[in-house]
Amino acid sequence: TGIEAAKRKAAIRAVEEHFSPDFSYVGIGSGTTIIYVVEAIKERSTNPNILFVPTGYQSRQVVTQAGLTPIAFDSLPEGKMLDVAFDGADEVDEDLNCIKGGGACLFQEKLVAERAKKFVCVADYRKDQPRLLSKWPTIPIEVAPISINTVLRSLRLLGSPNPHVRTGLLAKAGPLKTDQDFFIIDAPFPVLLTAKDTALGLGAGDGTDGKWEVERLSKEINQITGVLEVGLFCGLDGVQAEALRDQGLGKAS
Ligand code: DER
Repeated sequence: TGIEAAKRKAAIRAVEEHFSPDFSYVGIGSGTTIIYVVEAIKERSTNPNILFVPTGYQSRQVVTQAGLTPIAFDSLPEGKMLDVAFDGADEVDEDLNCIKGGGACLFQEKLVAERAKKFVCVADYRKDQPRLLSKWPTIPIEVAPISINTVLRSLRLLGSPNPHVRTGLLAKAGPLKTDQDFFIIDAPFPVLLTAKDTALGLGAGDGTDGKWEVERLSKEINQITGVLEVGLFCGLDGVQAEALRDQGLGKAS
């Protein structure tokens, strides 16, 4: 289908631009697009010494089924940075801020992304939007189960109209549990402003007018007691963001 071809195209391009067989440590994210990234890496490298850092059970399975060597995040030598981390996203805005967590792996994904010299987001055209929450409706948030009710209330007070605990739907009766044995809350919010929007005075950015700037909302949610991590990845430095955008990594050509 067009979407699978777009995922594969973005994955091949990302690996061609940002992977080297001389690397020592490579982060591998979660989801379906990452499978194409691993396939492209397999085609470009037979170096058995590269260690791949997964971002959860599914990611580790993708690595091992491809015959690559995994290393657990907590086994990394102290202070060691990954050469690169590849991951998907649910939505990406023009500053390359990402919504992540559709696969409920956002905590380990953020750990790995922040431990890499370069974070490469591989996303097909559906994910490429001017602002976050344009198409993807909610912010995934990983929460300690005991704190669910107080976190839901805090999110409502921040302006989320209907935050709700993610259930297993057909896969499991009751709440879904993450690889950390936590719950996921999916919190809808009005479309998130970019730093450019607030600089242009399109909104206060602090929720007082009902609208939030991406990074500020991420920090606010992260401060709620009980929240382990928020599925907003912000703050790729401008240069890197520009570079990725220029190469059209977010678009399927
Ligand atoms: O959960 C995540 O953040 C994943 O990266 C994921 O949502 C992307 O999944 P996809 O590649 O299957 O669209």
